[in-house]
Amino acid sequence: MPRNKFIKSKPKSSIFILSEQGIKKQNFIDDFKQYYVHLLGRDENCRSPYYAGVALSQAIRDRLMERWKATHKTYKESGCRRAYYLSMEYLMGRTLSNAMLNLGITDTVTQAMYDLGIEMEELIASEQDAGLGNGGLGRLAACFMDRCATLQLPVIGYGLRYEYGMFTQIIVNGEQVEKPDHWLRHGNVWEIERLEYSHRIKFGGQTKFQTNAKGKQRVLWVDTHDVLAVPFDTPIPGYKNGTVNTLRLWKAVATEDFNLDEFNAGEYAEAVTAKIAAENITMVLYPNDANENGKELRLRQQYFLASASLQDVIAHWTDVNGKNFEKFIEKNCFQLNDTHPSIAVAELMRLLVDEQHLSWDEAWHITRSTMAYTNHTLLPEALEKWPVSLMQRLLPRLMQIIFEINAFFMAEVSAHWPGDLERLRRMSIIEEGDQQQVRMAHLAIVGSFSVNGVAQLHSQLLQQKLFTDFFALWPEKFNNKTNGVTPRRWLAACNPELANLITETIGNRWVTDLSELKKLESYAENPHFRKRWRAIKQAAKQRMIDYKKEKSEVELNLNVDALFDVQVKRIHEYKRQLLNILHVIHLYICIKKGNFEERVPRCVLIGGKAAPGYAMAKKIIKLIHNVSQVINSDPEVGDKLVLLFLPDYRVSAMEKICPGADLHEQISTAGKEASGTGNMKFMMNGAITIGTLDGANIEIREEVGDENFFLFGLTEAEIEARRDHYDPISIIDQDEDLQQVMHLLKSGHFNQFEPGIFNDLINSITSPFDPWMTIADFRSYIDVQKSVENAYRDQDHWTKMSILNCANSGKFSSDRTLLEYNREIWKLKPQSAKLK
Ligand code: 26Q
Repeated sequence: MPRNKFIKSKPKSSIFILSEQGIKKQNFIDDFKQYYVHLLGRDENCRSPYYAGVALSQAIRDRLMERWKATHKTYKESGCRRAYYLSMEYLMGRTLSNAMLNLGITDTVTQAMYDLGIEMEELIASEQDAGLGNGGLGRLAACFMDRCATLQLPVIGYGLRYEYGMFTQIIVNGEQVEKPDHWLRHGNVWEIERLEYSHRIKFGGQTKFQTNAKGKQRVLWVDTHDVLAVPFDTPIPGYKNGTVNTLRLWKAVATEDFNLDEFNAGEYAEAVTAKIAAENITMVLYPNDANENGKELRLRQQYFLASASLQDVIAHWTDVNGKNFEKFIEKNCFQLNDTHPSIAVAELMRLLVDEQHLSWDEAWHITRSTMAYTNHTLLPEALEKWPVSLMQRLLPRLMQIIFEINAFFMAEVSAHWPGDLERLRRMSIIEEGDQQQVRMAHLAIVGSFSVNGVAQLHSQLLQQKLFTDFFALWPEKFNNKTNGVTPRRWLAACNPELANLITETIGNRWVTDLSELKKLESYAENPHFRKRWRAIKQAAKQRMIDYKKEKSEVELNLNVDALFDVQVKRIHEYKRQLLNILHVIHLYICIKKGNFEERVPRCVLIGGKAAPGYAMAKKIIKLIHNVSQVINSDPEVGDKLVLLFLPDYRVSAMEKICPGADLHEQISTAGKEASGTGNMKFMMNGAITIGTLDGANIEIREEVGDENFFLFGLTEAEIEARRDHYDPISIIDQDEDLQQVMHLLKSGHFNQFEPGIFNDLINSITSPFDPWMTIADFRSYIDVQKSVENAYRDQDHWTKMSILNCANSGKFSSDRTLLEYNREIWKLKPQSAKLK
């Protein structure tokens, strides 16, 4: 379809060429006034910083527009190969300060606002987080978007525009209460609706076989209930390079006809119900970071994302190439962010076979050569499965295609392992049983040319355990891509004081080449440099204290010299926030017994959200609060030990927290945390990790050296070897400290007026079947925590460790990660967009 039919005669092209907007202070002042006064109708009497934030964001968005258009044009004209990142989650956080940083205008704009009497900090804080994700996986997608733009790679991010993002967590009586996050209520200046690129998505109905005049059989998917996918585009600026990539999020909208039909038949209520059902698809983000199996709406969301995105890519392809798909493989690549969008494998087959009329073999060759799958979990129970019956009802044509893919695949397996029925059963995309289920990970592996884990250990365990049969069949498909995070947001923007010191010392190349930080190593020996480093760290801690004090209703004994010990992440049993609490209780007992002479004051900060349906995780939050109440109100404890829960942990909270952390806890049961990315952010900001040999911790320790990492706990192999004779009760019996901790917990000391509320937690960790084996690691954790304190007491030495952590964090930049994805999977050529 020609896209600009509305233009009757060829226009003077000049009306569509944006004039370059100045980036001098006065330009921002003028534009800001224009938007604030004329567009938003506000003046100096406006009490909320929100509208000033919107006006400034508009002025900055204008500066992105021209670059955005130029980038688009560059990609189009070069006909370059492109990659598409398909993800159900993008945890973007705030945009304003990041956009300013990447455009290189932070200082000018801050000065402009200052001249207008406006505090930049307040404007930044008034922006809502775009919380369209749960945790690591969603934030990784956001870091990748930043990185692709900075590397000038032609990558489009595809996702869903949820009306409600991750819930806001409030705490009532120590318990998590979820409040809806209607982040779009006041509009979103960063997005642009592009109705003209909408697509129809089919649901339900049935399939029919039809033979055409040439005797060819086709499948028609008919009597469907269609929903419109409308794209909203957000600009993703690269770091000071003129490139602006696109994040395209789909919104579900009822189709006009489907409404009208019923409305005309006098069924007004039905028409409205149908409209609501259609639009529900992108209403809310599922707030759990593990599988919620079998929820129909979730499957609708997944298919909606996959179908809209693939249709978009194919529409663009046929616009340029007509029905010729010969070079499709050469020019396109799809990266699936976990199995969530993996129905894309079957959908691409449908689009190519049913709609573009390619043969099955041609379509399968294209699919298998363009799809790549990233796995983010080792928990077998978190692998996605969908009942065949549900798929047949909701996506009948897709289910047929999956059966067909599986039939060919089973033939391939039989040819490789003749007569090995057990292996066929294990590898099949369809799981047999009371209820047949589609194993989405198997579909993703069978349908793609690359399968990767997100840290070395994780990738190794995928090959040796979770997907061992697939690895035996196709070893060449498997690879590792250790995660990374963007140093623009996670150091330059969130910790400007430290960033300035680093730049002053080693120059500014580290911002785009983080391995440059290595140059800081020699400064770790310089007492003057250490002094400045420490002063910055202390100031960041003080800011955290001020912030906490401001928010807290009770008097807090926060001491800037205390060891700031932080664990912020989703609340999950495998992440073992409970182990942290057992240690806090142990310290409390030491204080009460007068055994705290040699120890250093410590402030333990824990934050994170629990999935609303995850009872154990919610109990952990309650326990943290109850323990904290007892400890923080005990005058004998004073500032020796403080335990704080940080409510509503999110991207913008992390930006405040990571500059002020001394110690970071990533203490998961070995073999359970795929990677972790918080560990990387803390490391960049000079925190030292206490951790198990799990996920990316292993590589962090390799980079920074054993002496600058606090290691404890069983290894993955030891955990597995111990599992069948695990006896937590006897471990408790043999450990006096642990006995005392468990005794205090069981005695109800922390729940005096709420009898029995922690029984489930106590039973779970004392059970020989505790999958997370918390008790097994208690002793080594406690001992290593003691050596943490010994190290902390020597402040000069600690500062050296802190500098060395930052200096060796180069590997964990998403720059390195993305270069690896590009070199080994996407194979894109950087495209430099030129402004005229
Ligand atoms: C699936 C089905 C239904 C509802 C929800 C889900 C769902 C949603 C989100 C399942 C999983 C997630 C998110 C997983 C996640 O964030 N995993 C983390 O990914 C990080 C980036 O690779 C790793 O660093 C973490 O180790 C991993 O836990």
